[in-house]
Amino acid sequence: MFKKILVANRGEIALRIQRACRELGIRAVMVYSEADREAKYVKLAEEAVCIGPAPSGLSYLNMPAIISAAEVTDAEAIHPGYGFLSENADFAERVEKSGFQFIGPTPESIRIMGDKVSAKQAMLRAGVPCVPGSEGELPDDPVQIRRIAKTVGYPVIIKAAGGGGGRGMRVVHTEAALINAVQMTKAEAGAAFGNPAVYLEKFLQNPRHVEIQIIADKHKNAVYLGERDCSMQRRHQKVLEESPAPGILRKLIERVGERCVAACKKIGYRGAGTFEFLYEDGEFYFIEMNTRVQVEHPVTEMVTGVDIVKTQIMVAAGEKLPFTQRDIVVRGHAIECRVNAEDPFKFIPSPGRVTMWHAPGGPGVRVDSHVYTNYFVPPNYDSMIGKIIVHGDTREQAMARMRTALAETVVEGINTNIPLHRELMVDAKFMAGGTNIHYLEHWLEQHKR
Ligand code: MV4
Repeated sequence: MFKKILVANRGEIALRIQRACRELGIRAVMVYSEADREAKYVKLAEEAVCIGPAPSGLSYLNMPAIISAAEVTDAEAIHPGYGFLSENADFAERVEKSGFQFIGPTPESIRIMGDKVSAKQAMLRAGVPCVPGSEGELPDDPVQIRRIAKTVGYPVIIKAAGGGGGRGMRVVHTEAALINAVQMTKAEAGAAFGNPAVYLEKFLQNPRHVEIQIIADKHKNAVYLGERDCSMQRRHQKVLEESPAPGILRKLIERVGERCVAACKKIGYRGAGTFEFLYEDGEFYFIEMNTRVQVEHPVTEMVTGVDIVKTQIMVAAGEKLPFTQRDIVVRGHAIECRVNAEDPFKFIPSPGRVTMWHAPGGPGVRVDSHVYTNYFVPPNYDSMIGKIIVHGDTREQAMARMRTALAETVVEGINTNIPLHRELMVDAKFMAGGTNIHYLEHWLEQHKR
């Protein structure tokens, strides 16, 4: 096992990784920008290194600064967390070329999944169900493009190979609009991602976003850890997540989960990963794979009892997975509410000094946050300042525990989206379960203030 790991991230996930290291008896080296000097995990750190000024381009995205920090502190491995450099294949490669273990998949796996065309091709070949569409990149010939779209059937969606997470997409409803939409998407993709390649898919009108968590070791073992429903989102930003996904047959999850595991083994995947699917009319359709630990990993941890971050570290060190598929049992129900420093209904960021922070507690309640009373939320980064996660025997009990947890939570000095969560937890449609990816945006439209 590693003796020392460098944590190349900030905020709640930096604290989460630090806690996993402590539990494993590993020293965690924290890196921080000038804006994060006062962060809790920096104060708690056995070792911490300032890697640059507040803007992330000069600190958390600064590869030479991070690798130098690993060198001067004698760390053996680097955990990238989520966001920042976590899915940057060049970073993973530079980390390994400098003699450190990257806690994540190989640079090759990251590269395949970063290109959405090659990701989909790999998944198709591995037997993972995908959205019907072009087999690979769209050709240049308008005649061929029209033929593909006609075969798939309108509406279709044009997506950039270099996009993902909602960037570089365009929906097309008629043949008349097709070629212009392809050209526009290609031009934007070339400018935004340096890659003009696009592909085409059937546009699913009212899907849910359901993703499957997997974890694999370096010894050809891979296991899926159930699914998460992440449909409650606004502008591609998830607001709350839950596991299991309400109303989906376990047999179906098992079938798709097994396909994901088989795909991992086929491509030699290692580390934690997430297969993103659209779910509509009882069918799963793969869209993308994320090669990092995700914000919403705690709901999976709560229902399976698996510590995903600890397991990431163990498999990166070369250990075998300490469990098999038969050991994984989904028990009860978990919900996570993301706490953002923002206006709850206008979504304007609200950084600044937190004059009072009181976290909830009690049975089945977990809070992942680096915030404390008098903490200053810097304006330079993402507005998420923590997560409230609850577990219950049933979805009803989990919702009841979340209502209690949200009622107990006190944040003063800044605005947060907790009032939005309080309303969603008593919303009849949310409570019934199974709302789709458009639900929150429609709800906000109807609850304007
Ligand atoms: C789609 C889709 C409908 N049909 N693909 C958006 C984010 C990116 N990961 C893929 N996205 C979508 N792809 C087809 N063929 C609808 C979306 C989509 C979406 C997906 C997941 C969660 C929220 C979303 C919000 C709008 C659109």
